[in-house]
Amino acid sequence: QEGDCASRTKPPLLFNSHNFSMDLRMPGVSPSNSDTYLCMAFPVPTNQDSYIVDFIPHASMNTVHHMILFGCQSPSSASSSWDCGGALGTCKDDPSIMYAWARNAPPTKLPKDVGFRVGKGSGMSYFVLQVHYGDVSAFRDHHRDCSGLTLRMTSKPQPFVAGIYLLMSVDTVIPPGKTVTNADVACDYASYPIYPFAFRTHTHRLGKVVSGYRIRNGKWTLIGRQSPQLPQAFYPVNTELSVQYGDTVAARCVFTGEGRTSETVIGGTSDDEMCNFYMMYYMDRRHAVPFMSCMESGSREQFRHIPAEANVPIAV
Ligand code: IYT
Ligand code: CU
Ligand code: CU
Repeated sequence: QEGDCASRTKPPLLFNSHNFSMDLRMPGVSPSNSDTYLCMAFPVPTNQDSYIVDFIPHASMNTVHHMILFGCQSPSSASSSWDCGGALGTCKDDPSIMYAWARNAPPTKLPKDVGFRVGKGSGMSYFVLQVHYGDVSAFRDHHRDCSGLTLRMTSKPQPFVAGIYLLMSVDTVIPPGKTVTNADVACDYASYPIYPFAFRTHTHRLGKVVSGYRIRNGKWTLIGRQSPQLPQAFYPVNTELSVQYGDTVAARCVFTGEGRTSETVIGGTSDDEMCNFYMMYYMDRRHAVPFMSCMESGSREQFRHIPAEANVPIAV
């Protein structure tokens, strides 16, 4: 069983002068309620920068709903593990997401020569692993769980650095009962070229489909489209493409207000909603930017030209 504590090894394991691996595991937890979010922090083990080049998930399939790896400067808690579903959250500063595993989704692989830069110089001194324990009926025997991730790392600078571009809506309001509400987000891109290779969508219960695009010279090219009701992992992009200076990045989330009796707004609880489209990209190491975001609402005029597929719900 993948999340067993017996198979847990002690971090970090050294392979040679450059390559090592780090095991990030829950400390033998036994949650008593369903839908518990537990977090645990791990200091990045070197003073110099290092690069994550591979993620290997270890999760108990019958209890773990999802796992997310964040990087940040200061975790919310110093305890060995804490409840991060509530007000404490993951980090005191802004966390950045680096990996997501979700039950029944294939694992994300980084392309060759691509790594996430971590360590003091990068502003990521800690890893925070978040594990969402879904159905806890398998914990009736009070066994302990050590689900988590193994990171394959190297101190060798990689030619390309991985990063995340997050498009999110901050002002969507979903009227109760209304069958279709779109959340449109778009920003002009004004940096060095990025090469998106994976994408992740996130909404709560009301999201039907989330699509992300590059607009170049008026032409819309799909980066990724997914139902947020499917496992919210990073999926491979639709087509290999670059985003460069002068392009626009855009995303649409389609929501339904059916089943609600009052307005639904953007917020942190399951009664609220979110509209997120994440792109995982790589970029030349010489001018790498590890995190970018877009929170501007797209104009009606601009979104008149969005491909029709963006409005077609994905059956789950
Ligand atoms: C209001 C909202 O949409 N929150 C999202 C996006 C978000 C992620 C991160 C916002 C900030 C962040 O630092 I990382 I500020 C949100 O909370 N998304 C959740 C997780 O936090 C990652 C998700 O599952 O995508
Ligand atoms: Cu989950
Ligand atoms: Cu959310």
